[in-house]
Amino acid sequence: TTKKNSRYEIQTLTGWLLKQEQAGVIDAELTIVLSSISLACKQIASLVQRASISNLTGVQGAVNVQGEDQKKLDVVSNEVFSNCLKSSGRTGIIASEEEDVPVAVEESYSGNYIVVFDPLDGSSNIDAAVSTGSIFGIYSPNDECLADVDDENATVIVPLAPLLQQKQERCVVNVCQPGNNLLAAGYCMYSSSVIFVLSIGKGVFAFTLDPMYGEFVLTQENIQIPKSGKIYAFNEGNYQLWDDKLKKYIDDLKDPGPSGKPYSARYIGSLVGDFHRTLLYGGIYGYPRDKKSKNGKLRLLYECAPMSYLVEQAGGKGSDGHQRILDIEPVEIHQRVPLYIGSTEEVEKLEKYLA
Ligand code: P6P
Repeated sequence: TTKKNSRYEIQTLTGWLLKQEQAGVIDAELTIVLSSISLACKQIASLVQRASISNLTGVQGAVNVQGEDQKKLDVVSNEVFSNCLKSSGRTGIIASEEEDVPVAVEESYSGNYIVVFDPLDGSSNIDAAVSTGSIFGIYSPNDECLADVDDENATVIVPLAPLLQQKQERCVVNVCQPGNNLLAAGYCMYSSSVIFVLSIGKGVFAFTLDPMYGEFVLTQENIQIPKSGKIYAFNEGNYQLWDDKLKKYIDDLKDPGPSGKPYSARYIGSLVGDFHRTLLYGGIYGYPRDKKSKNGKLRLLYECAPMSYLVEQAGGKGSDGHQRILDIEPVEIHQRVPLYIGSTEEVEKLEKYLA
């Protein structure tokens, strides 16, 4: 719950970040990276909200007013995110759902943070104006500059910031870090309102975009997810593809039981929207493995880990059905894992069925 601000005590995201920096919770470099991410999200919010309109301008032969090919919104969103991070000068590496491999940011000259992101998750919902979102996570560059960069264990070999290059060294930077290493994570949901949700390791905070002056203003502090909640968000179209233990779990949710009230099913088909509702109302979101997708559909690095970081900061749980998502060491940038996330009691209940 948020203590009521008086009319003039509005706190913007920028002001909040500066306070955290002054308090020593984050350094100036990370403050700049987070501020550049919030700028990218504002730009994407505008693109998403005008998607059908801009499509109209581009409808003649799919060419926009500058004569460029009309680009799909998620590609444009990726460019917006990448450009904002590059111009921050504090990002060393970016790993995006839209890029096959991580990209070394040449413009970086200090900070060298690693930023992983899904610039526009759920973009297939855009045409129907259903909620979508951007998801991000920030790691420190645990770069071990190795003499021999052909080390067979190297996950990513990139020339780090020019600063390091001056030493004529090429560094191994391990983008594939477990969620336990996250310094910060968050998402921006593009829905009936645009809400930026963030944690820098000391609780979860929500900022709502005030279109009157284009700033994110603090609307919820220290969000705590309800310990339980009778809402489940699974795509039951896949029910026949799930294993029997999971089917039993889902069947039992529908049993009215002594209360006479079964669980409610809510499924937007957009992770950010389904997660945000779960964070505020409680319950569980699940994307299981199934016969057609052996590891489920969602990506560990820039979907499951950032969301699990947030839910744990809010007192909830993020699991692959057997272990904490944050404990999983990624071996591949676009690795998929099953995801069960939400109220602690609900996730633990599911884990018992899958044991
Ligand atoms: P399905 C969107 O494509 C997404 O990555 C998530 O945002 C969403 O929760 C999930 O996939 C929906 O997948 O298979 O249920 O349509």
